[in-house]
Amino acid sequence: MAETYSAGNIRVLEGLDAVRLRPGMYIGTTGVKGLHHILWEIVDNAIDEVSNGFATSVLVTIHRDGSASVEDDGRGIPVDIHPQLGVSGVEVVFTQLHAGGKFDTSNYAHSGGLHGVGASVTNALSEWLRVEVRRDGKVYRMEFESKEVNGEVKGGLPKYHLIETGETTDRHGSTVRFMPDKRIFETVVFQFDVISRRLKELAFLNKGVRIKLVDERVAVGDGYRSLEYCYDGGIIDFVKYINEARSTLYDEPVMIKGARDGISMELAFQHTDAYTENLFSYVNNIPTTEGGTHETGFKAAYTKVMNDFARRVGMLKEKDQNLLGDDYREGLTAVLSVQMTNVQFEGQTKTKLGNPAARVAIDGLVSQLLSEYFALPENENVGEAILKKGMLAAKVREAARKEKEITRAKNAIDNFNLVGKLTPCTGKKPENNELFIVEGDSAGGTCKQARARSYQAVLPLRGKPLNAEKKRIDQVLANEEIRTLISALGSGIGEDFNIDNLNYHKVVILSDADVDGYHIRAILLTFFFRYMKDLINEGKVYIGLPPLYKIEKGNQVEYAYDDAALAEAKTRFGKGAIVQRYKGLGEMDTEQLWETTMDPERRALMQVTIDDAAEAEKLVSVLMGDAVELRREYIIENADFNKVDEFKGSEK
Ligand code: TSJ
Repeated sequence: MAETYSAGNIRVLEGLDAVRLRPGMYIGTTGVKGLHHILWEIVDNAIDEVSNGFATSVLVTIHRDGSASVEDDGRGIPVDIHPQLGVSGVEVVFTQLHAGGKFDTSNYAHSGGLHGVGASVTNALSEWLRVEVRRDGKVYRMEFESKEVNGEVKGGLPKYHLIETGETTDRHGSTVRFMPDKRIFETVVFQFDVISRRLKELAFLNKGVRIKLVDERVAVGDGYRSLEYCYDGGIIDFVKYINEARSTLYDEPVMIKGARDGISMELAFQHTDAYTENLFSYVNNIPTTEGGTHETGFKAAYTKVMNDFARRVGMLKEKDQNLLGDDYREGLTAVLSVQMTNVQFEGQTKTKLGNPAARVAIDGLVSQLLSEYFALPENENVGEAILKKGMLAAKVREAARKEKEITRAKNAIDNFNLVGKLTPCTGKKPENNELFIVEGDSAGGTCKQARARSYQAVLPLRGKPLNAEKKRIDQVLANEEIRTLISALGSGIGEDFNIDNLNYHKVVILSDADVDGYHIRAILLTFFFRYMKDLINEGKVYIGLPPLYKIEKGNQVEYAYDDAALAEAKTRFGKGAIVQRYKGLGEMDTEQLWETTMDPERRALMQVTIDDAAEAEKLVSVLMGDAVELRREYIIENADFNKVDEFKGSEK
């Protein structure tokens, strides 16, 4: 049946060799992020078919063998022979390298940085990949595999050209299933949480798309673990979702959409009584975490429209100064979604939009559409609510500015006393130094004894530091525990944050594995999230994982960090093993604490990262805000406390 592929055709695949040779150039990393990246390449193609109006739903399945598949009900990947290349459209899609490699700046429509590098990259980095296309009543199939050719592993080789299977069908669409290559990736285990979060985001960004996720590795009832997302309100629902745990200043989010100069835009926003600004922007469904020209355009237009409105309704008089954009954006939750071609991504993480045309187009669109919106009498109450909030923010800003000058002078003296609680390390190189923030004085004492004094410093926390989520910055700064922490770190907070002044390049939160411990951890993470976000973004924050059990038999001693590891150790030790459960850090002696939790050679640390800014924002507000019922629900749903904090950790 399947004809073997002749050596001559392998020339076509030189592009794919490059991908296997330097995967990082195409997918960033070969870690867990890269693994999911090759799934996104496939998912993005299916979503495109939906957003172009040819499909309605997408199904993502994680199979028991560890492979993943993506199915849509679209037109089906073209099967006809490509006139220049002489092979089927399917074969072209999976063997021709798209533009979009890191150093490639060519003009593929949806490319930019590492995004949109195409399905051929997934193929190149898979052990095997199978495609089924349903079109015009027929079923087509093609398979690819990696295998050794002349002593060298080649990726994405066709096993045979596209065939008609002979089956008939009344369904239409494409299915792609692939097995990530263990020779490439550090891990090939797909993570349900990572996938569900991205699919949810895609469902918000693509109104009405039905996206289903099934995890066949986990049986539930007589089916499998699964989730389905579909939002008829699109980004309006996204804004409502983020604001769910907050008090909003008006009932419905404002929504505008339009297109100009080939750039289309959707914007939804709603204000809450919070003090922070939350703008989530996307370009071609890709989060632009570092912002860029589209955000600049939006902010400029929004500020202009609000100041115009303020003058029209008389809230600002002729002699008054305009308010600043910051004032109108206090408490703002906004989602800005832009679609355009020839995207240029810039910035450290290539998540900043660089195209100047986007600033012009978005500024123009928002100016026009938003002033039209506020011109309607029924929307005046929304405008007035925003103005009221903005006026108050401006007042506080002015008061804070005056306050700042006084506190700046005072701080120099304060810091001197505050760091008294800190047990510093003797080494003077911040990049080698570690700060352990430890819950409680007694564990703090043990930690001080246990540490490697040349590079490990210890800061014990006595009471509970306060919840930064519910406070304005002046109240946060009034808390002694927090002030001690800030002065120990040395890098300042908020707008003044400067990572160059950081005294410790690992900041390790060490708390007990109980409810109190998790609460302290969540409070500290919330504080970092709100006031030192770059500390997290730069990967400086870690969670220390003290072991939960000690297993002993004769002179063999081992520590287990979770129940699975305990079960495994028990089996290995066999009869006569003694298990001790640690209830807290305080139960460990100096040597045990060093061996299990502090010694870089033996400890387990979890690095705190934010890979989905909107979801992190939502969770911080749910977990640390005022909506008691929502928080209760969330905690019950996520009873595994290791997941209750809002940040995704990766084992280190
Ligand atoms: F990327 C991919 F190949 F892996 C992939 C593509 C994976 C999955 C799950 C779906 C798809 C895909 C591609 N779904 N739908 C399409 N559509 C097309 O490629 C297509 C179909 C028809 C026409 C046409 O002009 O008639 C054009 C295109 C691009």
